[in-house]
Amino acid sequence: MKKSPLQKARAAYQPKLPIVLTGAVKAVAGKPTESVADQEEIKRLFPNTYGLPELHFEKNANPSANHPVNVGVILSGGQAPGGHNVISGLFDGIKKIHRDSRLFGFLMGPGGLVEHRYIELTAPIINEYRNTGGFDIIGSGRTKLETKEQFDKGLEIIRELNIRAIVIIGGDDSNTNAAVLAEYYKSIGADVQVIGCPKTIDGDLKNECIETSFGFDTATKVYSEVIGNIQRDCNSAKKYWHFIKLMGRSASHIALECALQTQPNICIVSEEVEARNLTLQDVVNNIADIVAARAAEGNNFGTVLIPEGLIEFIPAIKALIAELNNVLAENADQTAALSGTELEDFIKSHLSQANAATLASLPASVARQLMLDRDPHGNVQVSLIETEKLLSEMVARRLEVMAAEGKFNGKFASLHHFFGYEGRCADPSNFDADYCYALGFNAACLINSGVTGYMSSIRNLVKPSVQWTAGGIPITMMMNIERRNGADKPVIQKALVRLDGEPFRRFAAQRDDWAMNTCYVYPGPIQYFGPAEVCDQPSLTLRYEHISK
Ligand code: FBP
Repeated sequence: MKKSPLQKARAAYQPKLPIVLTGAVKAVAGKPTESVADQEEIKRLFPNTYGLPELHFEKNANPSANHPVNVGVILSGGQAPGGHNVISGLFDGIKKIHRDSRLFGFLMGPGGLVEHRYIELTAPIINEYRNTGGFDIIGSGRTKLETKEQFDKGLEIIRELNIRAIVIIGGDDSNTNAAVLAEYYKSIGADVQVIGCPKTIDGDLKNECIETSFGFDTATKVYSEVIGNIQRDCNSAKKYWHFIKLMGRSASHIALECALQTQPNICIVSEEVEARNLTLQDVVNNIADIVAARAAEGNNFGTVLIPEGLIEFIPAIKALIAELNNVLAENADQTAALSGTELEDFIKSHLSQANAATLASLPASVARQLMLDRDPHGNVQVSLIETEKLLSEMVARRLEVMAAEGKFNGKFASLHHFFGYEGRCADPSNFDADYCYALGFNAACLINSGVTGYMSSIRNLVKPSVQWTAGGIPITMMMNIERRNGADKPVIQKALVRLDGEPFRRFAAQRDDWAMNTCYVYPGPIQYFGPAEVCDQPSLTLRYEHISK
C-alpha cells in the first residue's frame, strides 16, 4: 500500500513511555473503593468485583520469571486517534512479559468476540500501524455485550485460543460492558481477566482517576485547525456567519476546548443551557442579539460553535426524549412491527400533552430523528441532527422580526459546517501517541498482575510523558445507576462540562470580549516534529483542570 511521506516518518516515532513502565513493575494496592453513587445497588450487582482497591505501579527490583500470556483485544464504538498505539503498546507489553505471548484482535468490535471472528496480530501487522490514526487494524463496532449467551459464546473462543485476558478499548458504555463481562467471568470462575482502556474523542470518560480519554487531544486539535482556517476566511471576506457543529455526543467538552483554542464569537455550552433552563428560542435570541450588536458596528460576520448534543439539553426536549425512550422500551413489540407514519402516529399517541406539543414545535426532520434513531446503547444519534441549520434558520427568522422592530439593520448570510468524522481518525498527536502507547503497555502490566475489572490509568498528564504515573482503577468505582432504554442500569457516570470548572470559567470570563471584538486565534495543524512547546502540549481543558486542583 502506498504511504505518504508523513506516514513513513511517523512510523519511526518512538512513543515516550513513563519511566515507571520501562522496567519490571509491582502493583501496589491502595484502599478499597466505592462507586461514585448508588453504592448498595452497584455492590449487589457486582458482588465479585465491587470495592477493589486502586492500584499503582512501582519499579520492581526483584521480578519473578513470567510465562507467555495470550490476550484478546477489542476496539469498541466510535474511532478515536491513538487506538492503534494502545494495541501496539499492549503488544509490546505482553511480548516483554514473555516473547511467546500472543495477541488476538477480534474483528469489527465486540461482535467479533461473540461471532468468533479474529486475527492474530503479529509483529509485521503491528509495525504497519504504529502511530497511525483509525481503527482499521481490526475495525470497530457498537454491538452491546450484555447477555449471558454472548458472554458464554465469547468464552468458547477464549478457551480455544487459550486467552487469559480481554482488553476492551472503548468509551463509557463499552467500559460498562467490560465491567459486566469481568463480573460474569469471575462469578463462574472462568479465570479470564477483563481490562478496559478509556477511549473517546468526546472527552466525557474522565473522573478523579482517569484524567482524559484518548483521542480528545488530537480530535480537538484537528477541529481547532479548521475552525481557525474558517475564522481567517471569515475575517477576510467579512460577509458570512459560520455555524459550526462539533461532535461530542452529549457533553460539550469538544466545543469548549475548541472555543478556548480559537476564540470564536459565540460558543454554546449545552450544560449551561440546561442549568439556565433556556428554551430553544432563548438560545436563538441570544445568538441573534450578538449578530445584531456586531452588525451595528459594521461586522456582518462571525462564528458560532455548537455542541452536537445541544438539543438533548434543552429542558423541554430532554423531557420529551426521556418519555420517548420509555414509550419505545415499554412498547418494544408493537413498535418493532410498525414503520413510517404508522410508527410515528403510534409514538405520538403515547406521549403526554406537554411532550407532544414540544415534538410538534420541532421541524419534521428533527422530530423524526428524535423518535426513531437510536444506537444500540439507546442513545439518540445526535450526530445526525442538523442543529447548525436549525439554529441558523431560526436566527434568520428572529432577525427579520428584529429588523421590522428597527433593532437590526445589517446583513445575515450563513454557512454551515459539521466537524466530527474528520477528526476521529487523524494521526495521533504526540500526546495521544504517547498516552495511548502507555495505556496499552500498562494494560499488559495489569494483566500480569492478575487483576480483572480494572481500567488502565495513566496520570499526571500535564507533565512530560516520562513523568506520568501508571496503575489501574476498578471500573465499578466509576459507576452509578441511570435510566437507559426505559430501565435502571448500572453505567459509568458520564463526565459533563462543569460550570464551576476552570475551563468553563476561563471561557465565560472572555466570551463577551470574543463576541464583540474579533479575537480569533489560528492554531494551525498538529505539529509532530519540532519544539516541545509546539508539539507536545496537552489540551487546554487538561491544563486548566490541573490548575484548579
Ligand atoms: P464513542 O462514544 O463511541 O467514542 O463515540 C464518539 C462519537 O464520535 C460521538 O461524538 C458521535 O456522536 C458518535 O460517535 C457518532 O457515532 P457513529 O460513529 O456511530 O456515527
